Amino acid sequence: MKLYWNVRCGSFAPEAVAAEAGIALERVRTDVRNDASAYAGLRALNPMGQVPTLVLEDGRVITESAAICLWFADLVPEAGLLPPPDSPDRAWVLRWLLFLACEAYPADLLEAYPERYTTDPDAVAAVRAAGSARLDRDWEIVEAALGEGPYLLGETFSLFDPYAAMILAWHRDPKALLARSPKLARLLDAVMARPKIAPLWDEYDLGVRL
Ligand SMILES: N[C@@H](CCC(=O)N[C@@H](CS)C(=O)NCC(=O)O)C(=O)O
Repeated sequence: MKLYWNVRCGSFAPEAVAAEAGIALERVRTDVRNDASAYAGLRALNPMGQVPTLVLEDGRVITESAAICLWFADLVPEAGLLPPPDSPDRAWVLRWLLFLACEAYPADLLEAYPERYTTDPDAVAAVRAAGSARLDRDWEIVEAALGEGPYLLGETFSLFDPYAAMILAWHRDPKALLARSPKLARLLDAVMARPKIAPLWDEYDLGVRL
């Protein structure tokens, strides 16, 4: 399988899940922001022109970071990255994974690309501010849902954890966020310390702004 990825981007979580599961990927770094020809090539596969974009062995293209994480976890069930179908823990992981993918990730995009979400140039700053406020509220909700940790499922690591770490690392002021969110801070520390994830964290340049 071929994965289009870029530093500081949403391909981190799928790559972390693949690393934990021992799934080998052909990796294609695609600088969606600065490399016009790479971006055009990516758009030929994914009309959104976004990473992550995964090309399966049968040629089908899979987008959406959460879908790719779930697919990788299902490929290697013995890695235990997603609880089994009859476990309530699975519902818990799915709830919070999709909360991040459908709620927090879009709030981050609102903050990062506010001009895409309004036709009024005078409204750009207000859209960005609304994205920031929504993202902070989202993290308050996740902080309140976490237990003793360090992970969502306590001592048991799941695919939720690198997904959360990725979006945490994008925060405009991670120091302030983590200072007021001790459970998120503990989760992030635990994810970053995992031997199969730490090299990827560095390669993705996620740590520098913490
Ligand atoms: N819903 C998508 C969002 C992916 C996304 O927005 N990726 C960003 C990088 S974090 C990107 O490629 N942005 C380039 C662009 O939108 O032009 C997912 O979860 O995979």
